[in-house]
Amino acid sequence: MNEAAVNIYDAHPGNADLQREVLRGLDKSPKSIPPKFFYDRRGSELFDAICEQPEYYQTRTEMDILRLCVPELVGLIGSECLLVELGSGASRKVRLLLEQLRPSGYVGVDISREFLLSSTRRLATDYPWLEVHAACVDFSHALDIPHCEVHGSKLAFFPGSSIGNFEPDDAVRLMADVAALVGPGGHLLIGVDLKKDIPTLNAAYNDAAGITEDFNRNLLWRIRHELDCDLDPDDFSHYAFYNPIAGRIEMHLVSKEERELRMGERVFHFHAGESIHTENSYKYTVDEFSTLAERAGFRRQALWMDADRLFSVQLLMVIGNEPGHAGSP
Ligand code: AVI
Repeated sequence: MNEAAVNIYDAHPGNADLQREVLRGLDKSPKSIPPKFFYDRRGSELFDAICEQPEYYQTRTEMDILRLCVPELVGLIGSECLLVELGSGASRKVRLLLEQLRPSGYVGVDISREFLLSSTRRLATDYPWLEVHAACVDFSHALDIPHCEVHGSKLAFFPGSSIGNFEPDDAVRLMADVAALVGPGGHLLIGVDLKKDIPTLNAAYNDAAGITEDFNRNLLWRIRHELDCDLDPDDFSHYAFYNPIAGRIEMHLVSKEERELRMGERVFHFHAGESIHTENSYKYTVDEFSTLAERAGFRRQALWMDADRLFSVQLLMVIGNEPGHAGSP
């Protein structure tokens, strides 16, 4: 395999961040740990396995929508763009775009270094005509990717409804960063999970095979392996439910008993039943998401959904490029 075919930019998001953010999260009340730390190698593999579970409708539904919408998308975007995939992970969905869109370059952006490098190397091997870049970046902090500064028309691709894992204000901030990255005339193709009946949502985060449970608890295994602490992950249970007031799935790890947890010099106290809040996954109506996108500087240009309206794929364009708009040339 030609490993030199991938240009790598590494901002080194790493262990220092894990320790600092875990300590900060355990100091909060209620306790929490940011979901971006799920994705070490094992966590990324478990997430891949979640995507195969019958209850987790998101992945297969989004893939079906993408298969159908790509020809129309190519008509709207044209070829020769730089395709920037956020949270690229295994880069499977982007393959549905590459053949037909024929971008001039591809940039995979992910916090999980090993996973990013192996998936971009596979893309470079499978698509020898494509210029492939890998950017190991924590884009929940800042989206600065050197290669993107020197390129023409850009399409950002953010599939999987990962936008739902951000608090709404943070989602707006991230999309505003994306708008600045793709610039005037640039686009964002984004997967957004939709509000639906509660049993379907609850089942998707409590699969019968227990993969989501392992994924959630793997966060504690990661902390035990990478940080100095006396944590036993089996002392915590997986708890996931849809909160209809907040419009989100919440995932927690609940302490089975009262205990003390030592981490470095610090000791954290847990009551029996006290939780570490590990993830929110917001679900939106089409209108709610349009409002968020507009706050970030985007206007919706196209919307594709499955027949049951479980999931949506939306093409957003940076406001200011429309003919007649005050910001257009
Ligand atoms: C990555 N993200 C969109 C997933 C979600 O559905 O919020 C992560 C996940 N958590 C539990 N299952 C899947």
